[in-house]
Amino acid sequence: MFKRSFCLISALLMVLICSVSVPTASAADYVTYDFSLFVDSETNTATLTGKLPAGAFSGKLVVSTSDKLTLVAGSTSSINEDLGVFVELNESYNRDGVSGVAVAFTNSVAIPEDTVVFNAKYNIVGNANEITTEDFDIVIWNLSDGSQRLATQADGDVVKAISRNYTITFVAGNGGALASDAVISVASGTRINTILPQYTLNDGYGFKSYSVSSGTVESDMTISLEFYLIGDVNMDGSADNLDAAFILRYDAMLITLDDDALMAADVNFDGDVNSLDAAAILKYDAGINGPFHYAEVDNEPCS
Ligand SMILES: [Ca+2]
Ligand SMILES: [Ca+2]
Repeated sequence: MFKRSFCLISALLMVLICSVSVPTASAADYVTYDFSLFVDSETNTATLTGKLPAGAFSGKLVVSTSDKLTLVAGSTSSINEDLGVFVELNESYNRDGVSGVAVAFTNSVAIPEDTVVFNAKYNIVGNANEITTEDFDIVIWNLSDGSQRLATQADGDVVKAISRNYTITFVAGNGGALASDAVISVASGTRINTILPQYTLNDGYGFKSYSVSSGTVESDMTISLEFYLIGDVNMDGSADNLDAAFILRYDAMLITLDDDALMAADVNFDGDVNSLDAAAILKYDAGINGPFHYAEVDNEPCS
């Protein structure tokens, strides 16, 4: 009995499914609305932009957001009026449990592909880095070429993407100072070597390294600048006869020095570490010479 009922229901379902008219235009033939959110952590705002696929004459959409995104009143815009498209915008759409910004547009011919159909600014509540594609959606949408449906939300997902700005903080160590902004905001994907800051050196100091100098920006970052006291081979905070002794022993191949020590030891910046550097440090220690002046060398300081 149960089996017979089941078969009957299945047969009815098949009749129902087959009798539903299939649109001649498949949704797969059309790119759905392409929505991207630019998150700016510097201003804690986000801008949502939606573009049209090819072939659309008219359509409707309702954009809804989570509590993390609050619409900036009056910020919404749609298709440029110069195109002659009739557009209705409603920033306070609220019907059947759906609320957000509604846009309806109609044209007599196809609107050019990639025309911006939706643009709006939102204030971010909380941490900008916690905003994801889950925080915005196009809850009602459809497209038409004027005579038939092209696609609706029943046909598939809206394409959603996020791009961001990240905050980069630069910190100068002992011996130098920043000569450009300590905090900057850059777009995700920016190459780090293009954003490194300007700096000035204190007397007698040289530049050693950035804590990060390659790759791309993919998150908020702190980049430290490290400086060193020229001539301070043993890194005890002064350049004196002890450092000269290290250099002489190194020059006599009695000891080895690591890269940082070799950099500090080459006080005349000729690319070698030898008795000339030791003599210069002894003169400085005796008050005969002033502080060393930093110069970059192309070759690694080594003997
Ligand atoms: Ca020293
Ligand atoms: Ca040298």
